Amino acid sequence: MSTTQQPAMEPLNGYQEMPQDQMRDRALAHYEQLRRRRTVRDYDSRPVPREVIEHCLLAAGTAPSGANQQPWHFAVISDPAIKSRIRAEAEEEERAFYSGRAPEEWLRALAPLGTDASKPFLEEAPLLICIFAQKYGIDAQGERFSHYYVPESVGIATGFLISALHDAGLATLTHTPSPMGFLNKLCGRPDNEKPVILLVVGYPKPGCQVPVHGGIKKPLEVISSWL
Ligand code: IYR
Repeated sequence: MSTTQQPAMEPLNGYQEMPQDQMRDRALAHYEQLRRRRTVRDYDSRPVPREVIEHCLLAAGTAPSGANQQPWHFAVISDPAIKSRIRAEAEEEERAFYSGRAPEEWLRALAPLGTDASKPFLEEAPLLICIFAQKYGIDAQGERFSHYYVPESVGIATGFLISALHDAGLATLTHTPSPMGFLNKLCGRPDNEKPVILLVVGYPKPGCQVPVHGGIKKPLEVISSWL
């Protein structure tokens, strides 16, 4: 298509306007549902249904992205052998992080969460979803082409995914071992992809505890302003 031609268009079929009462109810219900989400670090090992995960991934894939390039890939890991290799590699990085690499200020910021270098959830949780950002695309001829707004796009898709998993009754943890280049090899992903988040997915362990700090969210007047 040349840039002077108009692109193909179609009716906005999916959009639904609704009465204001319904808008209010739904906005409130959505908030009430999302605010139940907590980041979970203790997982039960029970497996989760594959079709639930597939629908959550499809939901993530509906996210808006720069030029609709959808510069993401989700590697879903259930193989215990791969999970234990990921745990071993991640814990090695985390030990370096917690015992010297992280500046004092960063460790102080993390203290209320009680995190440390031990990551048993990487083996205990039934699924790890490694989210890759495609820094650039590769066309059918093997040539590189630019991707636009990659971090923004992948961040939005990740938000959709976390929200969908939560809505389906699953708990998550956004884990970010750093550096995490080892995940390309373990997941068999190409060099144009960069792992950005390792999303831990499953059911919370019975009696699971979460840090109070994580549940304290900034009030509306702090996170927003009207002009
Ligand atoms: N990646 C480390 C450190 C860590 C960093 C942030 I920022 C957190 O919100 C939580 C943890 C770890 O996973 O322990």
